[in-house]
Amino acid sequence: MKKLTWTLLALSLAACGPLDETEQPLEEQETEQALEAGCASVDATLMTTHACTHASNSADNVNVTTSATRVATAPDISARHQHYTLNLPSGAEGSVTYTPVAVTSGTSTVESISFYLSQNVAFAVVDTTTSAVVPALISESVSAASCSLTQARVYDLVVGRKYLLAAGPASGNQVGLVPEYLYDNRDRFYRDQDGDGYGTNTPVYRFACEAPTGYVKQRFDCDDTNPAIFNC
Ligand SMILES: [Ca+2]
Ligand SMILES: [Ca+2]
Repeated sequence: MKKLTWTLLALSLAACGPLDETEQPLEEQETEQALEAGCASVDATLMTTHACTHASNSADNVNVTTSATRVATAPDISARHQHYTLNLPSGAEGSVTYTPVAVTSGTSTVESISFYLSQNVAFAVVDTTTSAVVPALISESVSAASCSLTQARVYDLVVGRKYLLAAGPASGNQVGLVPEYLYDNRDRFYRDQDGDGYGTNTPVYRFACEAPTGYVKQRFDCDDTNPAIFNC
C-alpha cells in the first residue's frame, strides 16, 4: 500500500511538469556592486513594479518639506521602503539629503541606486564631500500600470557619504520620489540560445535591470539548441 502511495505521488509530480520557479536557491554574488555592464534600462523590471507598490501605498508615504537651498542640513530621505512626497518652494527646486548604506555586503563601498520620480523634473545629485554633481548612469522614462512614477535616475553612490538631491521646479510644487537599491531588486534570468522563450537552468544571470540580450525569465529548457523542445 505504501509503495502504491509513493508511485501515485511520483506520477502526480511528473504530471505537474517542472517545479515552480521559486524552488531554486539563489547563488551568492560577488561583493562589488557598481552598476553592472549592460544595465541600460530599469523600466520593465521587478524594481520598478516594487517602487510602484510603495508609491501606491499611502502607509509608505512620507511628506517632506524640502530645503530651499542646497545645504547638508536639508531633510533626510534615506529610510528605505518609502515614497517621499517632496514639497518644493513655489516655482523653484527643493533639496533633501540621502546617505546610502551597504546592502550588497557588509563591506560594499558603492551602491547603485535608482531614484524614481513622479515627474520629469530637473534632478541633481550632489556629493557633499566633493561638491561634485554626480552623473546619472541611467536617465529614462518608465511606465508601469497604475503607477505614479514616470522617471528613473540611476547613480553609483559611495556608502556612508551624504548626497544632496535637488529636484524641481515641479508642477504643483510637489514631486513623488522612491529610492531603490539595485541589489535589493535583482531578478534571475536564464540563457535562451534557441529563442523558444525558455532558458537553460544555468547559467543564471542576476540583474536588477532589464534582461540582458539572449536571456529570459522563464527557465526549463532541457534542450537549448532545439526551439521545438521546451518546458521540459
Ligand atoms: Ca531556449
Ligand atoms: Ca529549446
